[in-house]
Amino acid sequence: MSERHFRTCNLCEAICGVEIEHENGRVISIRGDKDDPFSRGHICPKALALKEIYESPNRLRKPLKRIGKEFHEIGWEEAIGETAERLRDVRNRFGRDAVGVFQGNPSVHNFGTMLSSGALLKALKTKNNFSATSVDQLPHHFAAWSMFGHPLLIPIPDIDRTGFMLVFGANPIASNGSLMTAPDIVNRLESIRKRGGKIVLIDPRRNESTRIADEHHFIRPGSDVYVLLAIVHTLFADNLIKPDRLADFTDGIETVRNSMARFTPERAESGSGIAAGTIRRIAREFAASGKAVCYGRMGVSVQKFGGLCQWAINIINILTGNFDRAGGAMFTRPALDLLQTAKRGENIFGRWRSRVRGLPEFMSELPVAAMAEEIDTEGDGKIRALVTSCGNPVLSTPNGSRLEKALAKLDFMVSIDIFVNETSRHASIILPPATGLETSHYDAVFSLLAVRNVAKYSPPLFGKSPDSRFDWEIIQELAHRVGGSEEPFKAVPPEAKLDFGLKFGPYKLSLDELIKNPHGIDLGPLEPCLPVRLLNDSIRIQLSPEPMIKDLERALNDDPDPSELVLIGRRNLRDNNSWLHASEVLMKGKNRCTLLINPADAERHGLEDGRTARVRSRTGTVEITCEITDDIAPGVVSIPHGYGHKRIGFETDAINPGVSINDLTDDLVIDGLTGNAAFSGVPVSVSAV
Ligand SMILES: Nc1nc2c(c(=O)[nH]1)N[C@H]1C(S)=C(S)[C@@H](COP(=O)(O)OP(=O)(O)OC[C@H]3O[C@@H](n4cnc5c(=O)[nH]c(N)nc54)[C@H](O)[C@@H]3O)O[C@H]1N2
Ligand SMILES: Nc1nc2c(c(=O)[nH]1)N[C@H]1C(S)=C(S)[C@@H](COP(=O)(O)OP(=O)(O)OC[C@H]3O[C@@H](n4cnc5c(=O)[nH]c(N)nc54)[C@H](O)[C@@H]3O)O[C@H]1N2
Ligand code: SF4
Ligand SMILES: [Mo]
Repeated sequence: MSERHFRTCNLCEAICGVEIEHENGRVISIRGDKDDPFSRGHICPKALALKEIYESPNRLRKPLKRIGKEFHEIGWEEAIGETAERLRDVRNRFGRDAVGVFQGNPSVHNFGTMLSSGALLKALKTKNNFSATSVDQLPHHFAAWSMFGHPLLIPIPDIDRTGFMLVFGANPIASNGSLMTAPDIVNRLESIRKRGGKIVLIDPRRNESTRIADEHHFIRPGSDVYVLLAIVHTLFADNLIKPDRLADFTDGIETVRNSMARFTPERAESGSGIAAGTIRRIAREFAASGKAVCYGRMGVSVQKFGGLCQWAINIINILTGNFDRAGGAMFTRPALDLLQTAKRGENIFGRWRSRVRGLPEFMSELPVAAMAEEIDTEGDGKIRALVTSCGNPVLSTPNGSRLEKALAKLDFMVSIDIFVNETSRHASIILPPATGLETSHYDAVFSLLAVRNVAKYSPPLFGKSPDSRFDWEIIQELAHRVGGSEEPFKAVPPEAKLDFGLKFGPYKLSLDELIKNPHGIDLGPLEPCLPVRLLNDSIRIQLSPEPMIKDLERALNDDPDPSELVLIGRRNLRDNNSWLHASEVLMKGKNRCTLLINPADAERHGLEDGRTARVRSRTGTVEITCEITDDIAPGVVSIPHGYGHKRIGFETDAINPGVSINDLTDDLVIDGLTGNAAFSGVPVSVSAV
């Protein structure tokens, strides 16, 4: 007899409920859980990969040690013991900063890792701490911290009640939503229009989400800052400032007004290609809507002015009163509230700088664009040993080929990963955790970023093999051993922290209560919570933080060159960053790793649809099949990220290896304010092969 198991899919931010039919330790089917109050039965094709990850013969189940070019299986005691010893040895000889750390994306989708990795960082005490944050949402954190007092106070678009959604650089139909956990997003967005509302997209590509939008406008990559600030300019010029009750606790409105003088719609038009009249009209419609929200995601985060863009987006929402009210941008109140113990008014910016380029730390992390140079530049304080967890920075960080060469020179590297990938293949030791259906799940991170307050706990479906360990067991034991504790080691399951956090959280829930509700608990829509939820000393919104005002000069002095051909990325519904490219179900269909190019550009450069193009940038060259389409703006080409599984001397079992966009992106071009990678708008040249 088959049985049913309900859990949360943890592959992306949408946290969909799944119903898994299984028998004798095998998955029979995976469907959407209709009784999950949040996802209402919705899933995407990627959910099927949960079965493949569980069954994959290539998933690592025993630690590996590299001897020469070959990996050999070893026991856990030897693997963890040797790792701790080597890390301690490097630290004793070269100091704490000689050990670097990189944590990748799945670490935030894995609550055991989430709640344990702090212990390892504490034991290592290195300044060379990196993560996927600085190739992703760092500007959101920076704006949140400087305006509201905490990097996790990220405003979430209240899409279920909004009447006007202005979207910059996001493709929720492909990505299922980001920093806006909203399962069943297609229906949620379509409902905006069904209610008589409107969606406007600003994107260099007429992407999949254009299908559900009323308007789409092409924009020159990297020029969003001018358009966003021109909207703010128009709000002032046209007397559309209506912060309502927010005015009682907002500082800096006049400073913003004075700083906007030079950011006119006319100036924005010349850099962005969007007509000044269109910018004014959008600003006026936004202000008139009464229930509007401006939202910008990857496209406006990973560019040279990512920090200013996220700041400007918050300003637009605040000055029109669309902030902390239904239908605008709002804060969540999750059952496990990571902000409950947050320190008020903490300075988390620039307390130290990177050794080579002098880039400032933020949230105790350095920009990952500096990781390769910290390994390959000689001198005191250079990284000699590296810990990676849940990541593949060779494919996911700018100038991955430089990092790849640097990794080969490390004295020691350990990767906590379930596969040998383009990064972990350089490890001296790979520690593979039990994962996926073998783990329990509570979404500590994405319930903080969700469009409703929800809580759900999923127990493991299958027991892990006795000879395997969870991420949190590995991480905690490494922390214990590296820290040199004399006490006997005992791992603490994340459930202990969860139960405690739930009981002392805003809804006084408990783990038992969640176990009784396997489909999850809906705790209601987002609610106004300002000013009390602010975490700065002033308990007031800071509209004009000094770093932003200063950074405006950089924007004024940087004029985009419209004659350059520039590169952007993209995501596909069936891709999942750099992994799952060996999945039979997800890799069906035509080649998705292509160069999108506009017909006019293709003709100018002698490129033909389906033929190979050579794409060059300062950092590298790739050869890739052309896909000619007028869905991409003239002067722009696009390559998806996460591919490039064929490296010199190494190939994975990816069904389509593709090429890596990050062999073209530049580690030296970053957002000068936040240090985030600037993937959007890399100058390239193309030619036929
Ligand atoms: N040019 C360009 N580059 C980009 C992006 C872009 O848009 N353009 N996007 C960026 C963004 S937003 C992100 S988030 C990053 C993602 O890039 P990374 O953070 O490097 O992460 P992934 O590519 O998702 O690689 C995840 C690895 O974690 C492993 N893994 C999966 N589950 C587990 C688990 O439970 N435990 C452990 N220990 N390991 C696990 C997988 O096997 C895989 O090797 O890429 C960034 N890079
Ligand atoms: N299927 C699938 N879903 C995913 C992922 C995945 O790999 N696959 N990854 C997950 C992760 S880690 C993340 S962070 C989220 C990201 O979620 P999203 O941000 O929604 O996803 P992207 O597809 O990266 O959307 C970025 C959009 O920005 C546009 N863009 C590029 N440059 C610019 C620019 O300069 N200006 C403007 N205005 N637009 C620009 C691109 O054309 C693209 O349409 O998706 C998550 N969901
Ligand atoms: S949308 Fe995301 S969470 Fe939902 S099924 Fe797909 S991958 Fe899983
Ligand atoms: Mo991401």
